[in-house]
Amino acid sequence: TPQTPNAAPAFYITTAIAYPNGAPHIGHAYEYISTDTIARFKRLDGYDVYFMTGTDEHGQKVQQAARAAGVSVEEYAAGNSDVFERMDSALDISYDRFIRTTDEDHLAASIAIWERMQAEGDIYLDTYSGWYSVRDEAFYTEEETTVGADGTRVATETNTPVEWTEESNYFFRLSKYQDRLLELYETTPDFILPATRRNEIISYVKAGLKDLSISRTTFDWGVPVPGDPAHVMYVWVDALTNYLTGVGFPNTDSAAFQRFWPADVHIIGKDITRFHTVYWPAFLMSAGVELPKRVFVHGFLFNKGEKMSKSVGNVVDPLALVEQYGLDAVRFFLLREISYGQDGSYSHDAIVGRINTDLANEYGNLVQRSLKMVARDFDSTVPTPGEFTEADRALLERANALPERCRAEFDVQQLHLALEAIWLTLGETNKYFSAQQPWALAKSGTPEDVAREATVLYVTLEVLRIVSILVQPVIPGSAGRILDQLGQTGRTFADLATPIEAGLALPAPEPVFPKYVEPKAK
Ligand code: ME8
Repeated sequence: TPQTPNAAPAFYITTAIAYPNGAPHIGHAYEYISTDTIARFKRLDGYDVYFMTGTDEHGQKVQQAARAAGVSVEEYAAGNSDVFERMDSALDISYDRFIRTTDEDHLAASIAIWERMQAEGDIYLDTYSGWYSVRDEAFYTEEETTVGADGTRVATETNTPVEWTEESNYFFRLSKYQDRLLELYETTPDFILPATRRNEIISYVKAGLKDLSISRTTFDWGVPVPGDPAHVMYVWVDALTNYLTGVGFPNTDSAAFQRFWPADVHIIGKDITRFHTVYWPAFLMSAGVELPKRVFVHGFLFNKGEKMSKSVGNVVDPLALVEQYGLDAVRFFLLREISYGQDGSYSHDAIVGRINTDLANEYGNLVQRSLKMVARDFDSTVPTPGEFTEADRALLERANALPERCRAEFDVQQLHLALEAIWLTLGETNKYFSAQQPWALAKSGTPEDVAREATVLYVTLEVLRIVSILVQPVIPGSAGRILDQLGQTGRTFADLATPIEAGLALPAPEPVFPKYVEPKAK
């Protein structure tokens, strides 16, 4: 945990922690890449970022998967947790901590939050009877279930099988927090984004909250309930607490807690909205801990519009996609193609379209064409511009407005809109380049035309510098290589204000975004 005194503002961002009950899929990769992009953006913008991700190892679901695999649950969870961690590295996820709920400090945090809720009088023992979905690790009332054609009962919302559960459990007085939760959604409208999710949750809470069963006695893979080890905590109590563990809880005086809590944003997928926007704030209110500032809910990814499922055989391994298209192409595709907060679909054609149009044509090709002319006509140094024309000024102003625009979009997690604005500017720059015809100016060769060519190339390189600094969070590797070619060492957002320097020596240009070519059929 970072502890150095730091004048930079703090920013704490988290992903959901995944169940290590199988290999990661593209939905997980999407969540990590998008969260990583926000973390990188904030770092470049001068924030002291703490970014946490990890695995959610307790509960019946992981225990059952381990049993099916015929290994101990400890070994099984550890093995799959490592698979997630390796995928993070392969996706260039710049997390500061990879938390496992089996980590020692997490035990202390889970016990502490339980004891605080208990001290508040919010935990009592009662008998639970109702339906439980192991796949969702969630309780359902009879009305929330339906009996399918084949006679099995499922949770209506998620279509997962439920089983009848009747046991003596500890309960959390969730009902007590109904009004305070509604007040929270009212007074802090951006606590839940996007607004559609907020509206759903408001309706859900207004319909009435029942107390929540928060312990289990029928299995033992979990955090023991303090003072009653016959019970383990309901997995969501310990899972949500991971966000506090990461900043040193229960030591609320620790430097990490003081600096990074409350979290700035929890990034999650839409199926776990209720846990994060109803249960989690209620637990924290009960425990007397400040609430996170925001929960941002992203959509689900579908394979050509179809739900990924093992039985349909369309589950895509994220690393196979990276192998096929390259990491930055996959990162870019996911963030550019899908409106963040809505569901999205991926397909080979859509990915190839983004690679060939957005990356190769509009960005890479412009970099190559302009840098080659600089190499040929200006001895590989950034040319000295003459006086700017109306067209030059308009384009530069447009590019200079991008940082503020991107900040505003990132502040509300509209990553796709930031990328759209950047690519519209690239589109304008391509138009400008075609209209100014620097190659014709070079061919004419008169001193006047060569001076004008210098200005056109200067303006183009300056726009490319700004764009390349701004796209680093999305495509760190490729943007970095383009900045190398532009001779840029200043790459933070603070450097945006310093224009590219005339006379700067540039290395020989090399293509960064090759077009995707279909492999020849064997
Ligand atoms: O829910 N598209 O873990 P998980 C996009 N352990 N996102 C998806 C997705 C898809 N097709 N499928 C899943 C859990 N996700 C809990 C979280 S947090 C305290 C505990 C997202 O492995 C999902 O919405 O089932 C969640 O945000 C994350 O992947 C992990 O899902």
